[in-house]
Amino acid sequence: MDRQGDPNAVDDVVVQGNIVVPVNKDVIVHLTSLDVIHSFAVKSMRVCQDAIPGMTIPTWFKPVKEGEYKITCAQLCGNSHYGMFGTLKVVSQADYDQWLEEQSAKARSASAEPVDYE
Ligand SMILES: [Cu+2]
Repeated sequence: MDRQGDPNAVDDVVVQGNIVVPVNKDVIVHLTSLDVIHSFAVKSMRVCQDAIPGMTIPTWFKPVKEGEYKITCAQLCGNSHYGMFGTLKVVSQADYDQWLEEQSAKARSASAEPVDYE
């Protein structure tokens, strides 16, 4: 259960740098951009999708082998293009559950009081 009590928000964590996903599970990535067109690419998995300002584009894949895979920007997007990369870590379900619990705990301890939007 997340800090606001919504069971549907348990996996709503913000990660920076590495993306961690469980092996043999479908993964949906919702892509968008704040500035120009970028392209999310995990070339070793044949995954590539543009990220376009003003749009949220879902793309999915199913990692079937544990390991670390390079994420790159496949669109020549500007001066900082060379530095746009990250790592996709594919781990066992048990390792993923542990990672998610750690991320949730970090989010709970770092957050201010929940905001009541009603
Ligand atoms: Cu780029």
